Amino acid sequence: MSSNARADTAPTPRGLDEPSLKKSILSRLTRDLGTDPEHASPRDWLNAATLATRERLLERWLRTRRHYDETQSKRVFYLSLEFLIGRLLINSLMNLGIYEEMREALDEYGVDLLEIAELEPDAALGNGGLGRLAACILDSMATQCIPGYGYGIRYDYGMFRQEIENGEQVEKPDAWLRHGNHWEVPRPDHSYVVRFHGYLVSHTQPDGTLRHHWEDGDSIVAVAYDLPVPGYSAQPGAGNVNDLRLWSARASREFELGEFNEGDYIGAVEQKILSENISRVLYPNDASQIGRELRLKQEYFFVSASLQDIIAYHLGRGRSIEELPTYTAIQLNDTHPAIAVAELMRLLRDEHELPWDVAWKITVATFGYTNHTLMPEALETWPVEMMTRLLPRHMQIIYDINQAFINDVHHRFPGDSELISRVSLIDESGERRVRMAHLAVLGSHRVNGVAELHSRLLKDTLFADFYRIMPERFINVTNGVTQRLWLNQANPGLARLVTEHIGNAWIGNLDTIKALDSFAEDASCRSEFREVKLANKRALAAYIQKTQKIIVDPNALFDVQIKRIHEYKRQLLNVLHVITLYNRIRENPDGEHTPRVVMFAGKAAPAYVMAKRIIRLINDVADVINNDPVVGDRLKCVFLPNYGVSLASLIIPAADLSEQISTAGTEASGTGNMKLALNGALTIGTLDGANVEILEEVGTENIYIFGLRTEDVARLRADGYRPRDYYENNAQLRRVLDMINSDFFAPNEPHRHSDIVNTLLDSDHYLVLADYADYVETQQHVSRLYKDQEAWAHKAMLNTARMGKFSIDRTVGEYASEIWSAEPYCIAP
Ligand code: B1H
Repeated sequence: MSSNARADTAPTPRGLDEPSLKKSILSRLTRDLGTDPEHASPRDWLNAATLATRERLLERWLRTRRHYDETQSKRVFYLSLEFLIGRLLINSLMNLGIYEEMREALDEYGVDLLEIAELEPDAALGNGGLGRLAACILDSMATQCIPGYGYGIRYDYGMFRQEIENGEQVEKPDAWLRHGNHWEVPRPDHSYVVRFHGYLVSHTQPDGTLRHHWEDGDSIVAVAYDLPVPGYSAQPGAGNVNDLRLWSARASREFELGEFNEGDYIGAVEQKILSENISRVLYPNDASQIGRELRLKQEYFFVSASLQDIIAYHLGRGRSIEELPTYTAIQLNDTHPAIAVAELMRLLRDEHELPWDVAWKITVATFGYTNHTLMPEALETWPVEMMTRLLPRHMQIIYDINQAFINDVHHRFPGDSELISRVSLIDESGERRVRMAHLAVLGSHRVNGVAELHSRLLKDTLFADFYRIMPERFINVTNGVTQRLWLNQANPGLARLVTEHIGNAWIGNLDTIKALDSFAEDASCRSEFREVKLANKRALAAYIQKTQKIIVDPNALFDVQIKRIHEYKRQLLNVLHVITLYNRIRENPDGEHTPRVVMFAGKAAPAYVMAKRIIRLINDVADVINNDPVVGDRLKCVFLPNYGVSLASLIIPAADLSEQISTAGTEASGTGNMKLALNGALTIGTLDGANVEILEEVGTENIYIFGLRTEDVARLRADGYRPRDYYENNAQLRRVLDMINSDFFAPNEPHRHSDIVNTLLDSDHYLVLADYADYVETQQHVSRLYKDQEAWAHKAMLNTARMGKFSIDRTVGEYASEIWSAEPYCIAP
């Protein structure tokens, strides 16, 4: 990225005449919330603190917008169906540089900031890594002064709340807006009509060309709600504030009136309720597509509103539509917004009457597409029938895009009809379906994977044909995480230690954390590091005792696997290891055992039966182990319910060992792996996703790598994998599987876990049994090292010191230069 563009010079009165935070809090409490310090509940205090913070944000928010306008900057729009942003209060205070001031102001009222901050609900508008990445990218764009806007859906209900009842997952609705949302600013003036259904009209123009129009249909209104995205700046008073714009569905007036005229009042109200369902709830599927019509409606709803908004702004600046890509970059977060390709073409063709080739050039120059998965079940396709019914004009445009592309391929690769059917936008193998990934690839000038290995596999497998046809489009942008949240905020103890030794530049530039490397050699520094980790482990142990009634020893090795529950992530492999350890302890209680607490956290998609069985198994195993008097403190197993951003912030700083054990070739990147290593956890992992790059950064002696490589996996499967052979040839493994298959972990229901065992023995698609022996052996090395606390702390510190590459700021810098051609525009302090 080029050096900073010119800073804002517009004079805005601030500073001396700005009311103190204490005064703002009081005024918000009385004037906005209608209470006073004597009667205020903790939630009132939270709301008052939120409003007082927003007041400070708003001033910068307006200046940022004005600055972007005045500098004619290029804007970046990040289209995502998910933004997992979590709580905003502490983050906003820290990024504004008024955290201490707020703490003291509240303290004078006898209110504890951290206590009230816990009352804020997590904004859980995402499933997992993909949604959290979107939130980290917003943080980084604001921090790096990139004119970057998030666009998504303001779901009434976010990711479900997970409760565990009798060892099983139960889903509860997440009514996160129940108490209102004091951060958001409703923008009813930014409302757009979005249409579905209707029909096509074609007419020949005087010059003989054919024009198409989409007529009629049901309309719904998208109303904007803006959330501030404050960037971090070390300079007091500086830091841009960007926007996250979320769309909420409202019934359209015309639509209601039509029904009213027919005298059908109840029918009209029913329709209103139905149409507002579009923004009701986040689909809780991670890495698998749901295929429900309402989901396609959500996708088009937010894409259409966002593109209308983007174009209205662009034209409102007096620019021509042809200049769109000069001033606008749009990033598609996976294929969920891929219908945007057809929608932009529709707008350019039908509304702006551009020739096809001109429209197509603009479209491709505007979009970039990030792929997040190779898993076949996650690849989005929509039935042609459904698309034709809901979006007839888009379906027609998709056919036209396809025809133009196929003609081109036919010309360049004559006679290769197999190639054409493979790359076609329409899958004709069964019920005809639109392949959204192909639409995204064709409509974007850059396609990126999210880690080196993943991007290579995209070129070699999923998009091999497209890579042959248009190699220049394919690049890699390895994921990252924001150190502002995942180190500075979540782990204040470690953040303080780092800053005391090397200064605080790492908060804005994580590369500088490598200066910590040499401190790993310093025994007194290592002991400080160990103390911080122990304090974090105590805090987590207290939480576990309070919520799970399980007492864990903070000196034990804290071994964590925290992520969505999925067969490819292989929580089962971890469970097999836990049972193996358990057997060893029972066989020889007085032997050398490194005490461990193995923790799991993560949600299962509500319809994913096997994932739910895995949760049940973990809880059953935990029950037996934790209540076996022979085991004592040598081993504990804990499932922590309702994993999300807030729980992650508690677990990650306390972790010693990070489980990243997916079957090689299945995890696109992973980002929890980065957060944990940054917080000084050692990784035990396969050569999958970004683990490969973590290994490169930390060095082989500071990470535990095991298992089959991607190539081995492919070969083993091709040669005919026989999981039963592993069972038969490994007594330890056999014993573990036999226990699961018996009534050992389910005394009242002997066959409760048979399906898991049968799946492992009969198919074991993710090669759990093939990797078991190496995994268990590698875990023994981990246990041995943990006994040497000094050696462990040395490696752990080196992990923290060597995570510079995995800052989201590096990631966003690459997007900005390789895909968006975006530049920073920082406001003046
Ligand atoms: C990732 C998804 C995903 N990949 C479909 N794909 C969804 C797919 O609701 N759906 O339909 C939702 C999510 N999520 C994750 O993205 C990868 O598994 C991780 O490896 C990666 O780190 C993360 C961010 O790139």
